[in-house]
Amino acid sequence: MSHIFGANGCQADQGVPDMTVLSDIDEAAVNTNLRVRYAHDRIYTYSGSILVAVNPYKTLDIYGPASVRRYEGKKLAEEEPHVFAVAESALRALQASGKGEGQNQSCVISGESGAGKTESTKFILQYLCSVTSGVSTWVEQQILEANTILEAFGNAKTIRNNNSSRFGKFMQVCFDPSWHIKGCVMQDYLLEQSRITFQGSSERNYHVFYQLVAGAKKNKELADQYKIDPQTTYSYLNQSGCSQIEGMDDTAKFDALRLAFNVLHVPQDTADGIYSTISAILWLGNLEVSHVTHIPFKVGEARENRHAMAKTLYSRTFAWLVDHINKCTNPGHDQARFLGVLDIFGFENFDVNSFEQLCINYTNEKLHKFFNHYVFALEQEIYEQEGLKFRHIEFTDNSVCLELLEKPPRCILKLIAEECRMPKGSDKSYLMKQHQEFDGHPNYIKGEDRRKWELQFGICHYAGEVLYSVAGFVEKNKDTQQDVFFELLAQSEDDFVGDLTRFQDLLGCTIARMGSVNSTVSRGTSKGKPTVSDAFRNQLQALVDVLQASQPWYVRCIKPNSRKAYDSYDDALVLDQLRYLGMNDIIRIRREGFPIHMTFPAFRLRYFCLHRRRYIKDIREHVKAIMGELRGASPRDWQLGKTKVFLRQRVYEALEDLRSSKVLKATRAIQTWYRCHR
Ligand code: AD9
Ligand code: MG
Repeated sequence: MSHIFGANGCQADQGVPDMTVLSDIDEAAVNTNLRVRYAHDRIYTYSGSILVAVNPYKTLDIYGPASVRRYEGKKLAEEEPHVFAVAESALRALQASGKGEGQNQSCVISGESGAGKTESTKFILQYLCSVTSGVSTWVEQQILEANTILEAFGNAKTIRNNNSSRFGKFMQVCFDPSWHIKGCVMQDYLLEQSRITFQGSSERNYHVFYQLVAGAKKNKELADQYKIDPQTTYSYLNQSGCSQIEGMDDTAKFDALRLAFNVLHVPQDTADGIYSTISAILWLGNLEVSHVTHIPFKVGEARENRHAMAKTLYSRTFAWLVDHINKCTNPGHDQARFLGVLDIFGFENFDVNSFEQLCINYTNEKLHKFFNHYVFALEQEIYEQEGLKFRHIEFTDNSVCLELLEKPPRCILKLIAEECRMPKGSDKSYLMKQHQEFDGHPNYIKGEDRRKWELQFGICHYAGEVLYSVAGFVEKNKDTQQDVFFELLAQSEDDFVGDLTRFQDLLGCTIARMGSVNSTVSRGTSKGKPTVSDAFRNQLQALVDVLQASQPWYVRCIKPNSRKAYDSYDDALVLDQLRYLGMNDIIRIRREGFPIHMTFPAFRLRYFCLHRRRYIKDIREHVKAIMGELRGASPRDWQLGKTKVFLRQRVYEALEDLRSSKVLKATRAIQTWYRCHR
């Protein structure tokens, strides 16, 4: 949390690069500062060491090789704020670990859909690949190309984002002892399955479907080989009224995908299997069912099973790809140091929220608690270590809400899981039990309207209240359909489809922990098959354990408008996000705490000119004497710790003002002397 203020200080007309120097800091001031900077295409701003990134929705010339060079070897605040600067600082902190001082690093990127998380992730990876070696090595190429595959299979157009990631990911870039990238381990989270069979108006299915169909349209051989018809044929692609994305060439993307498969060593016959599976999923969507006596299903059930089969095939294919990428880029089992990048879904509150939103918002509660710990608890720990006198700073602690969701023995996730194990479990009976259990809980909302008691419940999240509609909760959490289909798929003559079932047992969450890469975390603790929420809770805990053992860096992404438009800044929309992202509390700790930490030598060097008398050998006494020059500064506004000076904003500003006027006076005197003696 300590900062060094570099040459890029305040420029009132262009906003300030670090918002901790704003006096009278509040939400409105932060918003104004971000808006003014955004208007000058300065999309990045710090709040201490936290980077706020406003999506420009246009190409800025700040990511090329010259920009990489600009940030290489620089401290965080030495240059204009940038996501490269965060990557650089994290990398240097990681490298310090080689000297036994540092630890693994993690960049946690958050923000709502379309805010720029995935782009930021790619910039960080690009930066790491650029600076860790002169020429791009094969493994670096593989890491970058893995994104091409993941985006084809895991991203889709939504109304919020034309390239929306429908899964979360944590990528751990691993380094060898000479700080070259050695490999990468990736963990994926909760791929959205409903999209495979249904897309809302103006949205699309996963990109890969359109890419394959576009590729086949251009190449008849491919069309014959994978049995692909035009896009309008398929009910999984033609129901939403949207097939094209402005500015996206699906044919070119298909070529890029094929190239990425080569780079990641996917053999041609396996690639054929993958494309055929994608084609089969499309045909499953077109399957017509009539009520034929020898099928022991009702029409509705048969229709549902067809969709479930499509989802099983697709999600298995996605999991297979992640597994394959991990095998390919695996750094081996030695004590690799890593720099992790987390690109995960932000807080969601739609008109109708379902089980998926519950999992997503649970993730955000968990990460928010971790963030609080880092920003507030640790900051105050530093005060304690340095022996400062301070009043404990309160922050919006979300522990109670998190416990409501996940803390055994009685919590929401547990109740859903229990219902899934009941022979006649249903959404309604689950909800009734939940209402009974948590009615009166400060974060639980049963609702005023009795007519809705059987349909929904609400949670007061740290980012606001969300109502969840329980229809489908139990089925979605059970995910039982899959078992039936695995048996069927296991009999397939296609090698790839056979593979999809065989690697099932290896599934787990592959996360590189400190020192041991590729440990597999158990998917469930209870007897029997773990439910989706059981597995997810374990995954999330494993993630938080890894984050906790590393030094976190935060990138908070902001969406400036809902229209995906450039040069347009919606104040109210941004203000909402500042609240979701917890900027409110960060601002408070800046105001109530001592945001500026400077070591004694750094302080003396900068403010030596303020002290009229001689040099004092005892550095602590010298610092005190310099502070004594600042008339009117309240002793409450600054403190001396054991090794550092701690300053409130106003004192820091007063020091800076005084210093500037001294420097100006001295410059004038020199100019006068020069004129007289010329
Ligand atoms: V979602 O939760 O996956 O739906 P993200 O990941 O937060 O979302 P994404 O990174 O995909 O958003 O950004 C959305 C779009 O904004 C991109 O496709 C770009 O068109 C645009 N974008 C985001 N960041 C930048 C940037 N730094 N420069 C230029 C950007 N364009
Ligand atoms: Mg994304």
